[in-house]
Amino acid sequence: MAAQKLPADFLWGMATASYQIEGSPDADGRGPSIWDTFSHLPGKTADGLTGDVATDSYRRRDEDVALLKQYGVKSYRFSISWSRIIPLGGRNDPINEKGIRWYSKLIDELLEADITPFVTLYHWDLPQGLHDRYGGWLNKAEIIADFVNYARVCFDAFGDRVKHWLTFNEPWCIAILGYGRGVFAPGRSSDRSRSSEGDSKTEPWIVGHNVILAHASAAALYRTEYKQRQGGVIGVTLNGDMALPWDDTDECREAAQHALDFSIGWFADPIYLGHYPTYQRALLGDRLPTFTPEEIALVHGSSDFYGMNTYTTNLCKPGGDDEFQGNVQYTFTRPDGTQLGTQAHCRWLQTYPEGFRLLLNYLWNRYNMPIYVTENGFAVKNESSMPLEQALKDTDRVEYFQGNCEALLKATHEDGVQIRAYFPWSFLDNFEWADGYQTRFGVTYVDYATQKRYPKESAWFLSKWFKEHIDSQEPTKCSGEQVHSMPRANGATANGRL
Ligand code: PNW
Repeated sequence: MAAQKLPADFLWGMATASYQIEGSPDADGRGPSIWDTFSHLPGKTADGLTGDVATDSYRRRDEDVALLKQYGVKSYRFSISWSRIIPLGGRNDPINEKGIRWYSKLIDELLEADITPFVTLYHWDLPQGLHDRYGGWLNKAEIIADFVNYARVCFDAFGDRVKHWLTFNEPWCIAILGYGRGVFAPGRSSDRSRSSEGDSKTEPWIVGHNVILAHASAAALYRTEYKQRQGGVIGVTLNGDMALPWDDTDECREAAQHALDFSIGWFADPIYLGHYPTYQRALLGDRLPTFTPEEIALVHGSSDFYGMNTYTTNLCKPGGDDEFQGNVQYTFTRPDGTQLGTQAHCRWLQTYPEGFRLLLNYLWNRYNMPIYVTENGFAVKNESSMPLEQALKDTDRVEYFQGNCEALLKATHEDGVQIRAYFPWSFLDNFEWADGYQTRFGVTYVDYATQKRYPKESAWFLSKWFKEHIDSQEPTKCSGEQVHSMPRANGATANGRL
């Protein structure tokens, strides 16, 4: 075999999300989102900071695109702020042409720079109007109709140029962090020290169910009314970290599978296999909503690919009462007392490239879909308190990406996993939700006092690595769709939809 490379049409790029970078919450008629409201409540974010300014990317669009071009990315993953497009959010509310124009311009600039736009419709910033009007994600019929309407406006406005759509970013986070733990907007929880409203026993499962249906409905709309004409792909992206047994016992092996059932299977099993995981159904009983036959027919097969956001690996033991983790306990400490990998700034993240490779294999074998890695990244410990020169030498982040890029190559060539894209998180340091600005995930350092951008070593590492590891020959095109030369290792038949 020739030197191990990724196919010529492999997409690599960098990722962001609207509320984390844009700022300018009132510009050009934008309406408020639940993250505006939530981040302005006392005590909800570290240091009480908000996304009011963030990386000021609404005003620095041209500069940001120029930097992406300098990095040599082939694609840029960003999200659209729903309340810039429809300030109040609903299907009978006015559409904001100025908001549409801003994203339209961004898309044009990207294409001009030879960068493929990869667009997320929903990265957590629900229009506040819809939360106030009917409870947002809790109201199945209303939210599905409004999301589908919003998706239609976006397909109409951008679909002539956007060929890669993600309906939702990380439904698990939307449901569990927003309606269970109450640490993300809208902050509902049974924990009355956090929230005066909410029921963590039921609401997350209802919200997850409604998000699945909203995703499937928008994908169905795209496929019936747009796909033929516009020729793109649409799918959902799920968060999920590898789960490994803490030790070699059957109990720990089982616990690891249970962890995967609750983090990934909750969404991926209905979407790719047509039912909720058995273990999840058993644990939650009738608190987990059921799909009607018509609904599951809509949901099953509703994603053209597997959208994968992943950061780390957890070692799993049975027990505990954290239902959101499937009553599994996570640790990074091995039985011999050593740590799994290098600790990040966030408690929940350590490096472990072997786990990344194992997860790619797990997803490929279980769901049989080509994989787009839409997020993967690392926050260096205490980067915010370092002098600039030191922060720019982000060795831990470089090692993280180096390990995972090598794992990606091995998964492709040695394991036969079909991987089509890789997006490091994130293009820029940005508003890290409840963690505020102390946690920096960027491959570009942002000095928030001046808004100046400084490439970190990891940005140049990635730029060079992908340049060296993507085949330079032109991709073979077949009626506008990608043809892949990679064999499917497990002999599964290719999915007819792609
Ligand atoms: C993802 N956790 O969120 C998001 O898609 C990004 O917007 C975010 O900035 C990035 O990961 C880094 O955190 C997550 O607590 C947030 O396990 C929290 C968790 C996982 C992912």
